[in-house]
Amino acid sequence: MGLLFSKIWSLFGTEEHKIVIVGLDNAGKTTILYQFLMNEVVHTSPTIGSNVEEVIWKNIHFIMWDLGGQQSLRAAWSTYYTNTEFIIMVVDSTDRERLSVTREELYRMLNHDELSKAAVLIYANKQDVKGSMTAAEISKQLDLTSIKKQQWHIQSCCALTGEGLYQGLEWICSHLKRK
Ligand SMILES: Nc1nc2c(ncn2[C@@H]2O[C@H](COP(=O)(O)OP(=O)(O)OP(=O)(O)O)[C@@H](O)[C@H]2O)c(=O)[nH]1
Ligand SMILES: [Mg+2]
Repeated sequence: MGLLFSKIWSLFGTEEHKIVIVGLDNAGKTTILYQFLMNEVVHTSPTIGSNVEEVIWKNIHFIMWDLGGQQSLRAAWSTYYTNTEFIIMVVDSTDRERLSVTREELYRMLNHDELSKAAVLIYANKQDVKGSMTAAEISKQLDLTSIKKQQWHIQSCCALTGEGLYQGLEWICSHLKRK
């Protein structure tokens, strides 16, 4: 009965899917969230705590939590993980120096019990900047092929123009249909 009810509920498009957006400070998480919400670039300042917005796309309702990425705030990321279906990890593709820190945070996150069934979308953001790392380079450095427990996908994007953002969301939607 519960399953039937949730299927019928989803036909009306009112089912909500929880997405948590993580990544180091300055990666572009808040910029991405508001691109999804308003299709425009907003002026951001470093997030302390979180922003949460409901984004509706193709009649699918997402609750998107955008978390602050500064080092002192990362320990709190796990308090947002309950019932998370998708993690979006945003990488600043110009930040070669801190890619190893991103990698540590990625694997710490993936090992968290509450995320064992979550799927992970990695955005290689800031592709507009000359000399930025490609998605392939980032994928290699982050050793994404070693991820076995979760489904993952990497998408290059530019949050300022919005390029690539919806392709990432498309992957999330295709993943929802496969469930
Ligand atoms: N060139 C370029 N700049 C970007 C892009 N995306 C975001 N930025 C800039 O990067 C800076 C940081 O963006 P935010 O969205 O505030 O970063 P954040 O990940 O939310 O940072 P925290 O809240 O501190 O964790 C801002 O100046 C953005 O305008 C992009 O695709 N290209
Ligand atoms: Mg932010």
